[in-house]
Amino acid sequence: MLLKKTLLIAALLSPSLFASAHEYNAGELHIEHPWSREMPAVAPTAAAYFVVHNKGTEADRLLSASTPVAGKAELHEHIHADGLMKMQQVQNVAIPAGGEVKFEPMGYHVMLFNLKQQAKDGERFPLTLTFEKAGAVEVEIAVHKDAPVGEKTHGEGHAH
Ligand SMILES: [Cu+2]
Repeated sequence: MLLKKTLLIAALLSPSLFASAHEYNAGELHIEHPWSREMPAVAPTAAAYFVVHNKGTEADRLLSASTPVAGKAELHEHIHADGLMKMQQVQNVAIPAGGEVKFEPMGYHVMLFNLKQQAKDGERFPLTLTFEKAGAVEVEIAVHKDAPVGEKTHGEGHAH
């Protein structure tokens, strides 16, 4: 009886879990759950995060990003300078062969400027990522109030 109940709950939960864990493939690259944090309506910028796995034997490079919802999208990194955290633009981000690069809060991110409108929790918007070898891939950024569950523990217990 208990087993039946557990199976039923799993069946009810799985569609939403599946929907939130969206992912994309581009050549040898695998891009996992692109997301953005909901910002106040008056905020002029937002940031997009995701994880890129490179299953191939050659390094690739993220060259640029663009989206119809923002006037400009830049690749950024956070750096420590004089005891302060600040961010700065980078020209590209290397994706090592057989490795992964996390775009996450306080790390690499895609910075969106001149937003036409801030997206709200639960909404999605398209973002095109252009890689040197894998080419352009359009992903959907899921907007969340808080970092998605599993984001902080992404490194552990994630085997594949
Ligand atoms: Cu930034």
